[in-house]
Amino acid sequence: MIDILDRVRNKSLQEKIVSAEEAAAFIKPGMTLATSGFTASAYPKAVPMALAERMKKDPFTVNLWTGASTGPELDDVLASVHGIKQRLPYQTDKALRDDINDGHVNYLDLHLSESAQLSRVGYLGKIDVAIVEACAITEEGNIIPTTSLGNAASYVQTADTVIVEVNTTQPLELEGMHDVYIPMDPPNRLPIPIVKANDRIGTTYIPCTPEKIKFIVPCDIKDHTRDLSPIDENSKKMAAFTLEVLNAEIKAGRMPKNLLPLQSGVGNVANAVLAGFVDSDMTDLTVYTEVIQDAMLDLIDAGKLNFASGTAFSPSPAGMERFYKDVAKYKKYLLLRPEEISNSPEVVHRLGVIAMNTALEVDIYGNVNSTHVAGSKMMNGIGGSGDFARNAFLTIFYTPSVAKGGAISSIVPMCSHVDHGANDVDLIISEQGVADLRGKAPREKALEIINHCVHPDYKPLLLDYYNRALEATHHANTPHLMEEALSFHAKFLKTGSMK
Ligand code: 0RQ
Repeated sequence: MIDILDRVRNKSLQEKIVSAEEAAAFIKPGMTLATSGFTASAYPKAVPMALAERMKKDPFTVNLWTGASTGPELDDVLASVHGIKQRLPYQTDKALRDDINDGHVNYLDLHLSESAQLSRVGYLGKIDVAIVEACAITEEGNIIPTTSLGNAASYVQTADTVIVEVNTTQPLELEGMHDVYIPMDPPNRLPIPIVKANDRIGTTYIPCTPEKIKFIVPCDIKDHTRDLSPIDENSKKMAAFTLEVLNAEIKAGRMPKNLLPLQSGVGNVANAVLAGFVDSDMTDLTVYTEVIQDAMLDLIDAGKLNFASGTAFSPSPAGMERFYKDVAKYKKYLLLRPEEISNSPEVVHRLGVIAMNTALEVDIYGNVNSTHVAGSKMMNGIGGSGDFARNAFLTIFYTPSVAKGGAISSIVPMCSHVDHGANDVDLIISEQGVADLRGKAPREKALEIINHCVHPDYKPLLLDYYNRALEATHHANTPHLMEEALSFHAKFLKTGSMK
């Protein structure tokens, strides 16, 4: 392991090395902390854990801004002591989800591409302390990030004070894997000059000065990335449908043979879809996404991936080991950018990304709910799904046709909450089939979705709803029965089943 002193290359900065407890003692109740971290990658660990210990003895709260979800040593430890008052822009932690849904936490569920700009322009108040995980600090005080970039560069730029956690478990070879570019804010913004997934436009470090760094804290806790769950049958079917659809796009001349840059969400379906590419005969693929996961390493090993750009490198522990064994090889194919660049509407639109994300529920007209269970309870957040869905060349949403063992139809008459309007959705894929909504009017979309994606148990119910709505509204543009549009949800809440 490389010593902390070798990682803090500026000798005068070495005097600022303190324990996590000392750094945490600097944090005052009510402060806004803005941290590195995107998925369970590159979030600070030692300082938040020390802070949570303090809060156990002397309860208080802070506001917590991150890149997206983080690992348990940040979100879970602070939520478990009810230490978070305001949280943005995304989360996936169980304890935090409970705190959000029982009124403890004010959760700002934001488009990830917009969160850095919001923090810079000051609309949300100022950042008191940025806490950023680093691989090393250069002679100039610049920060070499680790396994994600998220919003770290903007937070460092905006914060009054910076605490750097130097993670001694991260290999120094990560240096060079990042491309840090902070756009100017309007009216001075310039075009983001990315025209290919592998274009480099920034620096390999987060710009900072020695004066701005208040404390440096050594940390030897690894990223708490999650094991992959085995790919289930439904996901396999959705992956096979995806390949069929994309092959048809190539055949129709709408996409080149090596497709367009791929974006995929995280989770079972995304995993299966990407695994499907490994077994396909497609080559020279590119990826322009948020989260780089195991399947990208598989694609590199299979000689099918030319390049993957993201904001977080978040493979399973086994995938991480594989990466660490051959960083030099994999590094040639991978680049991490700030999330406002990985998810930039401008760049996603220019590159013509294929966006593949999972929905919680969709309705018969193609609106998508990614976030709220039965309209009220926050699951995770919109994350980057909106950044990609709205701006991609082709937007696919996946959902198994039923949830909770069949008690819930994921396809309902009207979504109980809408994150992505039907105009942003091209294809819906369930294990039952594919609904191609392109070039269709709402009444046509309804039949396409009911006939191709709905589970057989719910098909008669949805057809009946649609036909009665059609009649009652005299074939209106988007037929709905206002007294019944949310009746599936109401029934579920009352009886535990939508049937
Ligand atoms: O709950 O495990 O308790 O049974 O929701 O569902 O099927 O395991 O799917 O893990 O892929 O999550 C939309 C939440 C899907 C996720 C969502 C229940 C279901 C289960 C999870 P249980 P699955 P996934 C890139 C892009 C928004 C952000 C995004 C997500 C649990 O994909 O957060 O796309 N997306 N980001 O039983 C009630 C329904 C339900 C339901 C499923 N209709 N009603 N519960 N569930 N459908 C990533 C980033 O931005 C970083």
